[in-house]
Amino acid sequence: MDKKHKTLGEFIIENQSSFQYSSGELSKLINAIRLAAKVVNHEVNKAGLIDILGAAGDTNIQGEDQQKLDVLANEKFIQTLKNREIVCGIASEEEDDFISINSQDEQHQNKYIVLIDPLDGSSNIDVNVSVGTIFSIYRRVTPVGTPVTIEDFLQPGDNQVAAGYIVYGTSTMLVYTTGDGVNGFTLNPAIGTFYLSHPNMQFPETGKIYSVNEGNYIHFPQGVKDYIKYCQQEEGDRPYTSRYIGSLVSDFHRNMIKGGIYMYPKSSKASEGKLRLLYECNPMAFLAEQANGKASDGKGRIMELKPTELHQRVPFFCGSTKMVEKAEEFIANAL
Ligand code: AHM
Ligand code: MG
Repeated sequence: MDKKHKTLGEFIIENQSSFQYSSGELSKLINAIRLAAKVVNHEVNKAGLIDILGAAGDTNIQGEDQQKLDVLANEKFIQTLKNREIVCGIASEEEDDFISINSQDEQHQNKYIVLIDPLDGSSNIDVNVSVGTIFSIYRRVTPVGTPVTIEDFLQPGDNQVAAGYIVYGTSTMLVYTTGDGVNGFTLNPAIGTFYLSHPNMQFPETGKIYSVNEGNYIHFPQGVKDYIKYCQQEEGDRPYTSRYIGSLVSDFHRNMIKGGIYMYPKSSKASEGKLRLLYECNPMAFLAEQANGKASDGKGRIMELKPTELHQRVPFFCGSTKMVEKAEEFIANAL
């Protein structure tokens, strides 16, 4: 079959043997995420009809309560993963604590855990701007046959076996890595099939786009302020272009294709920034590195950090290698 017309299902089967752990479980897990993505996509696409179909908190015609989309996305992903009995634990940005899953016939026999941000950037939904789902997959570290513990979730990003995102944009795309490059698949909504549209995605080594919430400028550390001024100076290929959607998945996706840097620094208002290490930064960092890019907390690699809590926040600088290195240089020089 023409490579261009390969479906995600075919791609998963073909690449199963090259997965780091090739028992077939990881393939099943990615298939489950593919399925949940289609369900959530369907719901996200209806968001503009909320005034017609009923707003969150209302009761619909069947007497069911309408849910907020981020709550609904959380439920869909958790249910799909639970029903397929392929993971032993899930942690979600929407849940205070992790969920331990015990399959019906076998006690805690599954090896994988999933961390997920079911609908990132959900404040953008009301204004018809792209949102995304971010996921991260690890092997458990505690023995199979016992319930998962917090230790299984607090692993450094370097231990990830797969990570990816779904961007619900002008097209819906699923982009993921299993540690062997990054591939992007576009959904044909008419038939509900993802096709390989962006094989072997790579960040350009450098770029001309910087993405940061400049409204927080006054609160940023001096090194970050200096780097932003550098982006704006007229010299060589500068000034760069400023592009900030306020939806991490979309900003990352654009920068990976065009070349750029995304920044969510710490500030005098938020000492660790805003983004979550486990659900947002680690999966994006894994994708970035697999696509020839870089992800840093301003000082060093995101994926080397040893997490201490489930909902931990961390400053985040991610994108084209040369741009992230330049930002790190300004931060180091200001210390
Ligand atoms: P969320 O998980 O509450 O949706 O927040 C994460 C989002 C990112 O997608 C986005 O890059 C960032 O928050 C925008 O934050 P801000 O509005 O502070 O710039
Ligand atoms: Mg989020």
